[in-house]
This record gives sequence, structure tokens and C-alpha cells, in this order.
Amino acid sequence: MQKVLEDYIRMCYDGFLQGWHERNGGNLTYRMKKEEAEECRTLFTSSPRHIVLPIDARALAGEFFITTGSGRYMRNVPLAPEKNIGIIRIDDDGSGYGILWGLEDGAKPTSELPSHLLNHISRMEVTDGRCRVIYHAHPANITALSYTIEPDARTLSRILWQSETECAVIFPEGVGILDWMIPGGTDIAVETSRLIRKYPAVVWAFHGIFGSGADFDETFGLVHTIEKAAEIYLKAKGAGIIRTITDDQLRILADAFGVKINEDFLG
Ligand code: 2HA
Ligand code: ZN
Repeated sequence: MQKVLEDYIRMCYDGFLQGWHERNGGNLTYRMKKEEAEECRTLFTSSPRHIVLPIDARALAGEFFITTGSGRYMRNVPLAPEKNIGIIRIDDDGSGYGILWGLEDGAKPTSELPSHLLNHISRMEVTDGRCRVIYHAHPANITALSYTIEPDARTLSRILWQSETECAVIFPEGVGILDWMIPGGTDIAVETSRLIRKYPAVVWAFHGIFGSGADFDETFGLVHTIEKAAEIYLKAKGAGIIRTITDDQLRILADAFGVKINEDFLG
């Protein structure tokens, strides 16, 4: 199998093993490099199913994506990739896409495809095209944490930075948070893509998280780090927090590792 598909499948199952993908929860899209799409060309059908998009995806015209299937389970991806994931190509005018491989038995891409595509557009723009992965998962601790705070990026980012020393180095911009909205639609897609311009990850209150990155390792690692920090925070909060990492220590950390911490979130 093509390496890019192997790596994609591994990430799907890694998320399942973490407990982040109950039932059909969560979804993953990857914007393929030209050479990766070329390597997969032998798999492509000559008569792709065509689907119209509810958003303007002109900024992604001609791009190939690997995507999980709507209603499909991450747990089943390694068993039958051709049924649970697929490769799509965005039309030249950005109004829809063709399904070139996979998503067999009439499956469609993830219900969160509008969020994924708008997030790709945002992150492509702010990372000069480095970002290729958008990942949505339902980790329990970050979701639980969203019940304990107002939906405010400063509050959330400070909690996470203070809960594990490496956090400020891994996401010095902070993490965004969107208050509860109906999932699966264009409205939540637009709001998330606005926040993800500023932050590499955005929490959906009472639901889960969207993370982004240049490759599978970076993206999985980001969500893993955020989830671990949330777990530590909730454990420490349950036991009783008597002290934490100070803002001066966060600044020293950022300096030592050469990252630009979001000063708006420091006191
Ligand atoms: O794929 O996670 O947000 C199911 C979901 C929707
Ligand atoms: Zn979800």
C-alpha cells in the first residue's frame, strides 16, 4: 500500500486506541502532496462520483484529500480502508469534488467536511502552505474541561500552559474555543475556520477538538499534548491546586525554546 495511506490509517487507529473515537466520532483529512496523489493514481476510478459542496472551496481547487467517511468508524479503518476512507479531488471551480478512490458502498466524506476544508484554507494561508492535516477527535478530558470554564481562549490557554511544562512551547499561540453550536454544518465551519487562523487547535465546547499540523505526527502530537494537559489539570483540580507555573516562568520557557508566546494571554 502507498505510504501516505499507511500513515493516514495508522493515525485513525492511534486515535481510536486513545479512546477519542467512540462509534463514528471524529474525522481526519489530509491534503496530499502532488507526488503522493501521483503515487495513488493507479487506484483512481475513471468515473468518479460527484458531490456538490455547500461552501466555496476555490482556494483548494485541484487539491487531493484523503478523508474519513461519514458514519464510518475509526476503529474499522485498518480492516477495510476502501470502505471507511477515500480520496477526493476538489473541482477546478471549487464548487464540489469527485470521489476517486474508496468510500465504497455509497459512502460520503465526513459530515464535517465543510469544517475541514475551511480549516485547511485558513491554516494553509497562515502557515504558507505547511499545514496539510486537519483532525477532529472527541477526547474525554479536554471535552470535560470545556464544562468548567467560560468559552474563552485566554482562560483555556492559560490552564493548558500551566498544566504541563511543554505546552507553551508546543502551542505558544494558545488554543481557541468555540461555544456550543450544531455540528456538521456551514455555520460551525465558518466560526471554526475563523478561530483556527489564530490558533493551531480549537476546542468545540461539550463536543471535542479540531487540531491542525504539517504532518500526521505533528497533528496527533498536538491533540495528544492538549488532551494530556487537560487530564493533568482535571486531576490537579480534583486534588486541590495550591500553586502553578507562573507567567514569568512561561516567558522564561518561551525564551529558552525560541518561541513567541501569545503575550495577550499573560498577565
Ligand atoms: O463524525 O464527530 O462532529 C462524527 C463527528 C461529528
Ligand atoms: Zn465530533
